[in-house]
Amino acid sequence: MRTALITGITGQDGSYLSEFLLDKGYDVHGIIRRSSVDFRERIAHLEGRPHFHLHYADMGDSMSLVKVVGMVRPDEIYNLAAQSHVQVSFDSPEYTANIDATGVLRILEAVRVCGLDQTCRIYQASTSELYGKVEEVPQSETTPFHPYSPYAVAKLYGFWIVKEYREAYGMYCCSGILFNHESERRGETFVTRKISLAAARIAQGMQDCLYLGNLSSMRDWGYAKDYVECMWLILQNDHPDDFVIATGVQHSVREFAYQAFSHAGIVLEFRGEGLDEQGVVKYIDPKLSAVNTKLSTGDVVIRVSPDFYRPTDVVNLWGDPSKAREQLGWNPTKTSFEQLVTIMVDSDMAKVAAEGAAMKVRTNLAEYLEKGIVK
Ligand code: NAP
Ligand code: F7E
Repeated sequence: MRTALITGITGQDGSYLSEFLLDKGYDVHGIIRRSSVDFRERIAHLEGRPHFHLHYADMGDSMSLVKVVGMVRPDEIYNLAAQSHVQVSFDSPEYTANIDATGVLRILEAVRVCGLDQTCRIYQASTSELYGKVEEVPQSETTPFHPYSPYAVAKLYGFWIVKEYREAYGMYCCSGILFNHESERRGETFVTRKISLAAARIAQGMQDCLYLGNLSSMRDWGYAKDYVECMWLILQNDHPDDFVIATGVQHSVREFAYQAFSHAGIVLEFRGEGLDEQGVVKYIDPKLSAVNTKLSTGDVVIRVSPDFYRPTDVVNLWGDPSKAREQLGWNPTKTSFEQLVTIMVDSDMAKVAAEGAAMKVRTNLAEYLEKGIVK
């Protein structure tokens, strides 16, 4: 049985990769951090399963990493742990560098210290943010890097240190240069999930308006579940190499919002420009108007706020996945943009409906208690 160690196992990708590797018959180990609140929602369904193990460690703590790597002695390491939010990296640049840059070095050194450098294969979660202020469109493995945030600069160190250890010590370590990938498990402050959740809440009358930043920003969005397969394929290749993982299709934040609201039953029209741009309700699906009587055509449900603008923003990411398609046999278009939006909005519509039902039960209960109907 092959053994894999995943850092960042509680994250979006970590949870999908765990499921993928368990299905392939791997013994899966992951590192987790202590938190004062429950943070394991994405992997709760896997806990207690045979061949699924969790260990406490932190990317900022070499000793904890050496201990886990030495104990697990993995055949494959997937280094997914990171402070992964670009906007947050402007607020916490030093922490981001410690985890996203030096953290990669700690993993590589842990593997060497434990004498696993010639047996353990390492996947590094690199990013399209390396292309940053893009110098070529679309971007491939040969496009020059121009990182444009503290997050991207930290990830650039991760990319180069992986390449250095491959060349200096003959280690099988590779970077997947992943373009944005989303899912129903995406963190709620990334733009796609923020939109899918808001579309569901506005459709069900639980929110009035969604505030966003740069609506014209362009991304190549794929489905996280498809992308974890490619991470695994990168480590099964006959030689270590770096690959762009993308769909090859580009859309703007505005298009994502249009598609998500349409799927929730609200057709939008965008009016105005820059900070004055608004998403206005143009048409409401009759099935929705029957449930949500508050929403009307002409309502402004999207506004732009400077709070979500970044000091430097990356606005034109578009990946060329030809190398991964040709050399790894990976299918970049398994899930289309429209299917991705549908998956996310359907999931959030169900989540919001469940939250609404739970809230109603709580309100009714409070009323019954007050009136003495129940004691
Ligand atoms: P995510 O949902 O934010 O998950 C990040 C994971 O890293 C979480 O499990 C988090 O643990 C863990 N982590 C953060 N700081 C840590 C620390 N100091 N020690 C140990 N673990 C720590 O990110 P994701 O979307 O799954 O992305 C996975 C990786 O791919 C990241 O490295 C990200 O930078 C990179 N990437 C993502 C995308 C994308 O579009 N999703 C694209 C390119 C690259 P907690 O749960 O305890 O916070
Ligand atoms: O922003 C714009 C924002 O935060 C996408 C991470 O997984 O992918 C992710 O980083 C775009 C940016 O993702 C809002 O300015 C507009 O141009 O969803 P995001 P990201 O910054 O691309 C890369 C590949 C990673 O490696 C990262 O780990 O959308 N945008 N309005 C907004 N963004 C956010 N978050 N919130 C807004 O309200």
